[in-house]
Amino acid sequence: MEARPAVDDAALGREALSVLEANWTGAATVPAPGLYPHQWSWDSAFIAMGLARYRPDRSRAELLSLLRGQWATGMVPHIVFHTPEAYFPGPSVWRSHDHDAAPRLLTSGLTAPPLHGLALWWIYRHTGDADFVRRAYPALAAQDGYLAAARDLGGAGLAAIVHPWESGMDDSPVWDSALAALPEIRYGYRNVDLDERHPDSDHDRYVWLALRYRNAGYRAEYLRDEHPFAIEDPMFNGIWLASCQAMAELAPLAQADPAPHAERAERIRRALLDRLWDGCFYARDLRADRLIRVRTVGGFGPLLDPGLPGEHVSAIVEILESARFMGATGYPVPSCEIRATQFDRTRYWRGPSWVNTNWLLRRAAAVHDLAPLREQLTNGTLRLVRQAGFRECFDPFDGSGRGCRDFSWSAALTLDLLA
Ligand code: 9WN
Repeated sequence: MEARPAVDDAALGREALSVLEANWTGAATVPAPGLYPHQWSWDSAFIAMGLARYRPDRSRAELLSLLRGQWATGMVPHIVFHTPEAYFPGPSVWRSHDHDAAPRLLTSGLTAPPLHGLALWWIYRHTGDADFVRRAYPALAAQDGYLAAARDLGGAGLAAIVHPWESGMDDSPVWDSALAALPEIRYGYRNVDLDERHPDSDHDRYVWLALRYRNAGYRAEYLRDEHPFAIEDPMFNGIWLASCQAMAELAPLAQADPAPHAERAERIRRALLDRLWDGCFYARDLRADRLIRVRTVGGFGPLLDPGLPGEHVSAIVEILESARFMGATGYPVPSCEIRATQFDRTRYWRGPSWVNTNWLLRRAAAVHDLAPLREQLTNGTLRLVRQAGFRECFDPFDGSGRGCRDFSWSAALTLDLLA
């Protein structure tokens, strides 16, 4: 385990700001230099929230820059390519320019967890900038409209993800069974970028799924009738619900009606409880028509909802604090239940702890007035970055850093944890 010299809060905050400065390209903040050289959707929302108190100008610029990549359908893409830097899968895979709905900037054709309504609310809360709300609100209302119109593949009010990349938790064991049900694909090449990032993952199937959707013209009808991967994920939908609630609060500032946002949030809550709850929240595979009974950090997403009934809050918090998650490791919060056969402390979303999910759970603890849990998440996460730096993720047992260094959301959310 790497030893870092002890840093006090002020020095840690300065380090975080300098990482974010170095990762700013002039147009957007890249998640990490080299490995992720473009703008990623939910990364940008986390970065904007982390910067809201310290650099409100940059925080607003980050969100607006991402929204420049929004499609006319309302879809906010998971990657926006501001520069020609090499990355796989890059623009030649997505071919966004073949589509009238795509913006002038090159983008991917998939989306990502819709955290941006919450980010706008967060920026408003820390800056009081109502003009900015008026400016960004229509784009975020359109994003909600896209999810409701094109992604409610189960017909009950939840948005389905159509690719593991859309979850933000690409190699989570939750997707294993749905990927295994796809035909065996052998493109006969190895992609160096992907192999380096996730050496053991099923990249041929990832690429195959993306190409199928692209070749179908990114059409909503194709997703509904033919696409073989469609999953209702509790984290994606818990985040969406939180953003809908945020939009309901912001709507009056934009002279808009809050009711549709509030109604959508209620519908998501009902559907989460009806369709994904069985003692805890699981993802639902719409193609296999069954719950995917693997417990991961994604199952805690609906805790972001202040309206989640008390009995469900207690049941989830009990699991979170148990030896399955926080109770057995020295650090918050492993990305997969440590007793699961798929748990692997070394592999991205199959075990390591991440600053962004810790931060989301800390937010959830705050909305439910769970002060000791909030404090534990704050202190445990700060301990990780103090010891190992702004790494992409961390070993949940000994806190050592994994993945890349100088990772933007680890730096940005640290700023918020320090506040
Ligand atoms: C694929 C950028 C992104 C994050 C995701 C994280 C990882 C990419 C990858 O990096 O995904 O989009 O190469 O694995 O899983 O959450 O947005 O930081």
